[in-house]
Amino acid sequence: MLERCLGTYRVLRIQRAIRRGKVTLFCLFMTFIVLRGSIGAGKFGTPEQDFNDLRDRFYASRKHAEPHRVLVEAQPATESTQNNDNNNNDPNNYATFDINKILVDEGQDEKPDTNKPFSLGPKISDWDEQRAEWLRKNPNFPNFIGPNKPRVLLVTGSSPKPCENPVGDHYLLKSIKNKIDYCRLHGIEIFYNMALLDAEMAGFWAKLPLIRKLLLSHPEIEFLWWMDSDAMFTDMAFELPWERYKDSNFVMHGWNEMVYDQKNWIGLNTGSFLLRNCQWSLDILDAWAPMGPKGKIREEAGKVLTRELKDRPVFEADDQSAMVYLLATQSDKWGDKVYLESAYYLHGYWGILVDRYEEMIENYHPGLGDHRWPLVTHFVGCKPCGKFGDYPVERCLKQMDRAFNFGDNQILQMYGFTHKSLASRRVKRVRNETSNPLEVKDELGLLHPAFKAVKLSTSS
Ligand SMILES: [Mn+2]
Repeated sequence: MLERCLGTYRVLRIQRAIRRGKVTLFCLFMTFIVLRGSIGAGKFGTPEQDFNDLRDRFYASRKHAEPHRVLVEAQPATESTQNNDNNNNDPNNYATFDINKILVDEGQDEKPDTNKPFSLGPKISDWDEQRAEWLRKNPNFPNFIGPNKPRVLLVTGSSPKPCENPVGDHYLLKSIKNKIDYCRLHGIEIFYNMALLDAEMAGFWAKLPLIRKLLLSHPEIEFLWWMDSDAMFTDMAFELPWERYKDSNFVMHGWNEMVYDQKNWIGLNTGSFLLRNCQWSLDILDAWAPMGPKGKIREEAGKVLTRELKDRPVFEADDQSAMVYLLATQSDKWGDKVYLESAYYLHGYWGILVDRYEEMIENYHPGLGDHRWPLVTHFVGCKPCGKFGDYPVERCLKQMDRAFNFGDNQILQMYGFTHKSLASRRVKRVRNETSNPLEVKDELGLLHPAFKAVKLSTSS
């Protein structure tokens, strides 16, 4: 066919050219291997470092006209090429090491006793008295650290195992960095959990035994703030309206009508909520937990939830549906101490927020917490640490980067920097350096915000 169109002679010429091209490519490749082995950053370098090294080397060679050095340094080439070939056996090579060699899980999971009903722990019914007594005896650990400022512990975490894909762990790192920043600014303590405390309560239920343990171990904590690892703070300046919750024990983002009237499974969200440290909270944890144990119980409970709740897909029982069900069916018992917040985004669904960040920057400012500048952007349905999510990976990761940078810009502005764009990891300077650093006030006043100020007692 080709011959008919081009003629035999031309085809032969093209074939020769391709062969020559192959040889040239092979030579180029060998040169790169040689240069990488001899002058690149080697085993510990990143491709970018390698590239910079190579560029600097060529630049220097040209400038100083030292072609010999390249030839001289090219000599250990054979050795270096062999090293690259044997990477799989090199014990110093992180890239080829099989992590499963050292991930050991000793022992078997304890078989749950199916005759015994599941419980989160020994029954406690006088926690308010026990806690009040402890607080009285420990005045240096007050449960309020200022007027209308409760002592808060933010709790988050991730699986004890590495993510199923390496980039997932990078996003977990960004997510915890983001939370550390918000908590430092707002005088909130933070706990990152990586241990599964109760094998029966794996997955979205793992937070329940953890929360109970932390409430009981830290009577000084007034509110525990649970936050999923897939949620990020996007308003670093928004302080929660604590005064509003003085008569409530449980604060979630949601709408009364959707929960109590419609029984809609997305009428509230359990990815970011506040729970007061008191007997009432231990009781609601006990009432919440029974659908959690994995296996038959969780599967059967899932069927009940799908049947009873509005628009719920078919899947095993999850903590969020169980909470909607509990509140909708026992509103008399729990309703008056539950605050469903919708005046700002204690949780904000990412799908309706991330494409509006630029518009928010254009028109508003941090500190609002609502649709104008959301406190939290929650990547519901993205599973960066898992294998499959409900949305395209590219959209999830790209938007998670944007949410991170959107929040991080509010941190960087304190130090005179900002990301070049919401998509960029790089930063640029937005202020000139000064010899009077203490006179510089950051735009948002986040260096020394009033909500972080602590008044030491004058008696000491
Ligand atoms: Mn989540």
